[in-house]
Amino acid sequence: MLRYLTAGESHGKALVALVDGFPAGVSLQPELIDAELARRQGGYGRGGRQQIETDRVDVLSGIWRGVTLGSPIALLLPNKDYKIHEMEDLVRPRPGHGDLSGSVKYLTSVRAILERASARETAARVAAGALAQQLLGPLGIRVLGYVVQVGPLAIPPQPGTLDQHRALRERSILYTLDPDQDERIKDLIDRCQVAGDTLGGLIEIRVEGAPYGLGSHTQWDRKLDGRLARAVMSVQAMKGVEIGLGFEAARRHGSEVHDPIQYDPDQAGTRSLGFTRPHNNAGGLEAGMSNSQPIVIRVAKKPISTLAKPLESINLRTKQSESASYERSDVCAVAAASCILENVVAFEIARAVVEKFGGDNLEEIQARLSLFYDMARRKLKE
Ligand code: EPS
Repeated sequence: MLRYLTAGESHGKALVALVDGFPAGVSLQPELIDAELARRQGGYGRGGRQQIETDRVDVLSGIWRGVTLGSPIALLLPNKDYKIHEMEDLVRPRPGHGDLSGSVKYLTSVRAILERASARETAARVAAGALAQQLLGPLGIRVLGYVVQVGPLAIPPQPGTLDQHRALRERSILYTLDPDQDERIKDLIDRCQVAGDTLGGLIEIRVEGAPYGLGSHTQWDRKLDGRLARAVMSVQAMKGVEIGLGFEAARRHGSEVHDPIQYDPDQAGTRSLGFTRPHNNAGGLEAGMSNSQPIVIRVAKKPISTLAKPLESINLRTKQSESASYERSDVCAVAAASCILENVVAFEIARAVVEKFGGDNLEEIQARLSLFYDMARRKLKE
C-alpha cells in the first residue's frame, strides 16, 4: 500500500513527509519536487512568509544512486522561519480557523493548534505528491491543476491539450488558463487587500492517461471518487468538491447528463480500448472506477480566515467581545491551492495505480499495466 503522513508545525524546525510503499526503480529528480514547492510558494496574493522561505526538499531515505529502493522515503523541508518557542499565544480566536475548536478539544493554547492547522503543512503534501508524479509520468498518467475562478471572477474553459494548458498556466500569475485575465484578477486582489479582506476561488484538477479500473465499485472505501473527494477536502480551506458535471447534474435529466458510449476502431489501441464518449460529464469516474476518460475534479476554496480587518470574536481570558487576532497571512492563496490540489490528487491516483497493478518495482507495474490491457483486448474479442 502506498501512503504518506506529514509532520511539522508552521514555525517549527521543519516539515516532514514520510512516504511508505513507494515502488522501487523510479528515477527520482528532487529538482522536480523543488519546482513544485516553488510553484506552491508563488501565485499573486500571497503573504510575507513566502519572502522568507525558499522551500527545498532534502530526500533523507529510500533512494540510492538516484533511484528509489522501495523502502520508506523521508522528505525533509527545513523552515527558515523557525521561531515557535518565541511566539505569543493568540487569545481572540479567528472565525474560520481551528483556534477555538482545537484549543477546546486539546485543552491547549490557541498557538498549539494554529501551528499545525496552518496551510504551511501543505508544503509537505506537495513534496509527497510531486514524488508521486514521478511514478505516474513513466506510466503515461499526467495531472494538471489550475484556477478557474477567483472570488466572483470566473475564467471560462479554454480549448486545447494538457500541454497547451500547462503552457498557459505557466504564463499566468494566478495559475489560470487565461493569462489575459490576470490584470483583472490582480486588481480584484489588490482591492481586497486594501479592504483588509481575503478571497477564495475554484480550482480544477484534470488527470489524463488514467487507465480503466482505478478504484472499485465493490466497497465504499475503495471507490475512487470518494477517495479523491476525501483527499482534496482534507486540504486546508477546501469547502466543496465536484466531479465532472458535479452539482449541475442534479438540475438536469439523466438523458442530458450521462455520456453515451460509442466505438471508434481507430482508437482500439489506446487506453480507451476504442470506447469513446461525446462528452465527459462523469468526469472520468463511473461507479467509483476510472473509465479511461480524463478525471476532472473541481474544488471550492474558502477565503483565508485570517483577516487584516478582523471579524468579531471573544477574548478567551475576559470573555469580552473583541476583534479576532491577526497574524501575517495571505490575501488570496487560490493559485497555491491549485498546486497543492494537483499534487494531492496525483498522490491518490498513484495510490490507486499501485493497488490495481500491484508491484514493488516500476517496471513490474508497467508490465502488469500492459498485461491488463492485453487481457482486456482478448476478453473483448470473445
Ligand atoms: C503558509 C505559511 C503561513 C501562512 C499561511 C500559509 O505562514 P505564516 O503564518 O508564518 O505567515 O502564510 O497559512 C495560512 C494562511 C493559515 O491560515 O494558516 C504557507 O507556507 O503556505
